[in-house]
Formats: sequence, C-alpha cells, structure tokens
Amino acid sequence: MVLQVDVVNTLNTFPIKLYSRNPKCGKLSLSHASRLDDLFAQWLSLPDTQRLVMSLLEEAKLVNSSTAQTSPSVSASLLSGVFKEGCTPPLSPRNSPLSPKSPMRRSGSGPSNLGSPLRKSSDPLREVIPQFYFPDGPPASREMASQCLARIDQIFAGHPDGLPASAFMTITKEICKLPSFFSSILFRNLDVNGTGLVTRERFIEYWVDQNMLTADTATRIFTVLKQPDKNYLTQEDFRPILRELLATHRGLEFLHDTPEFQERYAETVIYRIFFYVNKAGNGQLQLREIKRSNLIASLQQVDEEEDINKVLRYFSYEHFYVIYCKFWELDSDHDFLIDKDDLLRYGNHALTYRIVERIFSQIPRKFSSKVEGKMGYEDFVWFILSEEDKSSEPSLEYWFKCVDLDCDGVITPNEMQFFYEEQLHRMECMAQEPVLFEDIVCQMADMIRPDKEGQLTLRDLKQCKLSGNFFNILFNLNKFVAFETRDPFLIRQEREDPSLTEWDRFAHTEYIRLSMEEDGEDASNSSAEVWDESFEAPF
Ligand SMILES: [Ca+2]
Ligand SMILES: [Ca+2]
Repeated sequence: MVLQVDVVNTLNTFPIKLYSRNPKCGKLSLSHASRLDDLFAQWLSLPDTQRLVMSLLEEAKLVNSSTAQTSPSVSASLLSGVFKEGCTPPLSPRNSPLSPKSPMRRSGSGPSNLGSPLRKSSDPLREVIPQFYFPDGPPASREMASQCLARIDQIFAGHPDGLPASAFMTITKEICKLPSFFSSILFRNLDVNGTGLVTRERFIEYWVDQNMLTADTATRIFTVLKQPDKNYLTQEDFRPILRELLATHRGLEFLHDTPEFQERYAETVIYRIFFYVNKAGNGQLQLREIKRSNLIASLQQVDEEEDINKVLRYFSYEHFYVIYCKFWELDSDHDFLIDKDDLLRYGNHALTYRIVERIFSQIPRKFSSKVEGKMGYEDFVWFILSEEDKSSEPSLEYWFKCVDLDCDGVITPNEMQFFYEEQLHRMECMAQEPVLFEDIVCQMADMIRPDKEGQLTLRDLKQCKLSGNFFNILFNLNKFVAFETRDPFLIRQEREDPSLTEWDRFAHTEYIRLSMEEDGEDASNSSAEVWDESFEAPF
C-alpha cells in the first residue's frame, strides 16, 4: 500500500515533462496540458497500469538493492519509457490491420528499450497496454466496417445516381444512428452543390472516412450540426433540426397552422438548451459541454416519444407554453419587451426593487434586447429559468452575480444585508413578524456551511442542496414566506415525485392554472373567436 502511494506521488510530479519528451507529442500546446493530466490520471487508475507500474517498481527496487544505487531518478527514467508508449496517437483505421480492441503490443525488444538496463529478455514489461484513448473515437474494426459498407451498398443499390432526400431516412437512422429529425441537415451537409441527390461515394467520404462510424453519439451530432470551420455550436446551428422536428413530430402537429408559435417554440427550446448546457455562457456550445449534459439523451428521447410533454428537458410544449404565457402576462402593451415595472409584477410582486435593478443593470447577463432599459423574450427565458429552478447551477450563477455587488467572487454579510433590508421593510409593511438579519445570517451559515465563515462563494452554494432558499430569503418575499412556514403544499409536491426538478413542478402547476384560465375565458366568451386573435396561444 505504501508503495502504491509512492507510485502515485512520484508520477504525479512529472507527467507533463514526460509527455513533452515524446517527440510524437511535441506539438501539443499548453492548453492540452490539463487534458493530458486528466488522461494520465485516468490511465494511471486502470488496474492493468497499476499492475505494470507496480511490477516496474518492484524490479527497480531489486536492481537498486543489487547495485546499491538508490537514486530516485532510476524509477523516473524507467517510467518515462512506459509513458512514451502510453501516449502514442491512435492508429488510422485505414492503415491499421488491428481491430480497435486489439491491444497495441509493446515492442519489448525494440531499440527504444535499449536505454533501460532493467529490460532483460525475461522482462515482465512485455505485458500489453490496451490503447485507451482515441481522440476521434476508436477506429472501426474491419468486421464492423465491412458490415456497414455492405448495408450502405444495399441502400444505394436502387439509386445509381444517388439518394434523394425523401429516401435518406434509412441512412440517417440506421447507418448514422442519428435522431430522425437530423435527416434534412445531414442531407444538406452532403449535398453541397444542391443537386438533390447524394451519391454513395460522397456519403462514404463524409461519414466513413471521417471515422464517424465509431464516433460517440455526441461527436456525431456535434459534427453534423456545426459549421465546418467552427469547433462550437451557436443557437443558429440548432434551427434546422428544430424546423424538422416541428414539421415531423406528432406531438407538434397541432402547431402547423400557426407558424408564429412554431417559431416561438423553436427559440424557447434553443434558449433552454443554452441556459443549461452552455456553462461558459458565451453562446458557443463546446463538444465537452454537450458530453457533460443530458442534451443527447433528450434529443433521442424526443425522437422516440410521441407525447412531447413527457420530454421534460428542453422540448416539452407545456413548458414552452408556461414561459411564453408568463412573458405575455407581464408584457402588458404587447411590444414584446418588458421593463422594470413589468418585471416587478412577476410572481405576484414577489421580487424586490433592488434585485430587479440588478437584473436590469444586466449584471448576471447582458440583455439580447437592443432597446435600452427593456428585456427581450430571450432575456426573460433566462430570468424565469433562474427564478423558478434555483437549485440548478446556471441559476445559482445568475443570482450569485446579482448579489455579489463588488464582483469579487464572495458574498459577504454586508452584501446580504443590502438585499435583506428591503425584504425586512416589506415584511413590516405587510404586518408580518419580521425575521432579524442576525437570525438570517445564522440560519444561512447552518444551512450552507461555507468554507470560510462570513464569506460565501459560488462553490459553497453549489455544494448545498438548499442554496436556492438562500436567494429567496434575500429577494423573493413569497418564496421566503413559503420556506419559513414550510408550506405543506410544496412539501407534498416534492414528495410526490422527487425526480422532478423545481422547474418541472413549477411548470406543471402553472400549466394547469393557465389552462384553467383559458377554459374559463373560453366559456365566458362562448365563441371560438378568441382563437383567431393572432397573438393568442393556440390552446
Ligand atoms: Ca412591453
Ligand atoms: Ca462581494
């Protein structure tokens, strides 16, 4: 055990140096260093690696004791030979005679090993190290490639001039294993000259030669959606699949006659995706952000699920409906912009002036709206998701920025007091028994347990499940009161289905309320005319 700890300690001190010694890795930039560190740690944690390293060290110890040389650099130089092998780039699928699962044999007797006095013919180092990292995904095995090519030939057989878009779905689903609503964008990527046909050769060049057969789903989806010269996705890149989803999904058929709501639905879904998945908040969605998210699973779910409202992540029509109606309610003059006074009416005047002021100072996020002092629909989507899903990371970040008045990355009691003052004043006005600030500070400290007393960081908040309440206490009176009184309705809701997020529960309740209001209105009008108004929701 002691030896194992030594191994890790010794190795941890020089992984980057070792990588840079390898001429094959010489071109790696500094930005890759941390990635390499991760990969190194991953490699080091593999049971095979640990066995290998242990045996190396055992041997080093033997040699050291026999030659009475106890220099620690011996094991280091020995290990550097191992790492050279470990970061060899993956074999090209077309040049490699090996299947991806074939371990890459170490050339135990090759000239590169001559430098080490420890490598004798009986060397246990002849163990195999399986290749564990393929930057572009593992290459296709011969078997898999030939099976796939046979199927491709079969599909293209009846179309010697190429496949038309109408017959392309089999390729999208069966060969590319993409959701069905990716078919148009995939076809367009292939049919660069707009001939209306895609030939077998063109498809092989685009898909098989790019090694997409074995690429993971996230990589395949990312590659198909992105612009060829970019390494990220913008909101615009999602438009084609949303258009196709709207045209083909059974759960969205009822929107076909109202293109305006199709457009609103599409943009809401895209804003929601970016709110949760684009952690950097820069509008440039990276592949690694997609891999860490639930986006791929949601895209697959919406492809298979006929009831769009069961797809709670991003695609639910009911969720869109709630967001849109909430915006519509506040935008009293219907110019598609809302100002401070409008937002103050949100949630039955739940928010304080001070927090609304911070939102309109565009502290948590710069408005996309081009009109000064007004919030556009996209800005509202960010706001409502932050407000109604306070346990989510993007929401905690949004409110943290609002409350951290001096932007130093720490929320101090002074900053908390600035916001709480107004809450206190409101409680007094409403003849409610006020909760003293000192009591609040103690309650917060007990709830969140920050690393440093009196200094709340975003990290502290992200580690506590109840952090959303911290913000409600500071600037949302209605939610503060509900939390203080442990509102039995909220508790029951939480227990009913713990897998639902705060947002899911909010959207569900609001949807029922809004549709009941619609029904009431409908009955009192006793006419269908209400649906003819162009801005009315199609419900
Ligand atoms: Ca307005
Ligand atoms: Ca601060």
